[in-house]
Amino acid sequence: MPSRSQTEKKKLHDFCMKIPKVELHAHLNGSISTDTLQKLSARKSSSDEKASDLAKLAKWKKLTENREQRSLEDCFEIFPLVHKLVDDAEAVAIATRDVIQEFAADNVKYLELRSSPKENPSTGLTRRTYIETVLKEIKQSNYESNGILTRFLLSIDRKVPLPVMGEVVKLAEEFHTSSEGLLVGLDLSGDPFTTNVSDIIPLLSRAKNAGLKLALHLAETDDRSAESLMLLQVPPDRIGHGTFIHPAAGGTDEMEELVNRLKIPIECCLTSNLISRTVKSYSEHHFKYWLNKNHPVVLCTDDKGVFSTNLSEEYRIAAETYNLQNDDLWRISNESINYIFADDATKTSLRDEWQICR
Ligand code: 6MZ
Repeated sequence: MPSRSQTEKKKLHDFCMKIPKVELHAHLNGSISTDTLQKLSARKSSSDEKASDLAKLAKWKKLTENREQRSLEDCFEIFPLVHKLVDDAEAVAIATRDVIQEFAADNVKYLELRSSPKENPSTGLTRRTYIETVLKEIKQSNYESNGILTRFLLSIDRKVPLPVMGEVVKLAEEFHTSSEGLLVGLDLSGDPFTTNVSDIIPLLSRAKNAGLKLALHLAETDDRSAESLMLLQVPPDRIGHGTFIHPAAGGTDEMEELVNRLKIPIECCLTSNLISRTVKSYSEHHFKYWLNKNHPVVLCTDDKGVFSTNLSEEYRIAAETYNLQNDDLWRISNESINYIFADDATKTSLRDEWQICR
């Protein structure tokens, strides 16, 4: 593959920035930028523990900027440091506002944010107020029409006890009805090394029957074929990661056949998968495999804060790694509209917007 000149690289960078984009896999607390973390940290009184957490975050930032590979387990040690700074309603509001604005500045026109609602008795935060706070910020941002439209998915964190998962699904059903179309679905995420998913399947099926869309993390790590198949049989409306679905990647024919037959879109997060070492290199990422099969794929960031990236950068990396042309990038972005969880009227108006930007 011929390498690009500096001028071509700059042109590609500008193009990736300029095209309108859809972000469908963004964890709220993983998306918080360093600037916002500093803002949130300044609200807390100083302590040795805080100083040590900030030092760990700064060290992590450096290694992710250099695209150094770690492990998924290492990544899961970073989220709790962020969670400590987002433990009251005002912090949740600041985080939501800033993350939406940063995606808007990256020319993301439609965003689906996801987050697991948390409680903290010492600050009065409850799962309900957490959801209400995120929804209030999303509503305000949509109302201001600052170029980005946002929807919300509640995440079921795999590490919480089953009764809490049940509570999250109940809240999702309630806010699905009462949020005027803002809360559109459920995500299953969190540390894949925890939980027996067979306990969760009935909850997911219930949510689906209640009209909630499902985006499920599955086959993110190796040796998970049995549980991934169970999750695929629900079935989800979109797959998070899906790294180990096809046999050549360590999955199974049965899984691949199901994903093909149902044409389930796959949310691909290149840099996240590289740093968390679930793929060895960008060139070995499964994005290309599914793209070549003409299967629905969406480029996403996962955790733009934790992995020091943004969506334009993910498009640029895809173009450079897989030798994609501007038309290919535009098509990938435009087709992502097909897989959003919003209604048909929203899809039509986004498609019109894309044509204007062409
Ligand atoms: C699985 C992930 C993830 O919910 O606090 N999360 N779950 N795989 C990943 N790949 C790297 N990245 C993030 O956002 C942070 C939470 O999202 C999930 C984890 O549960 C993490 O704690 P919220 O807003």
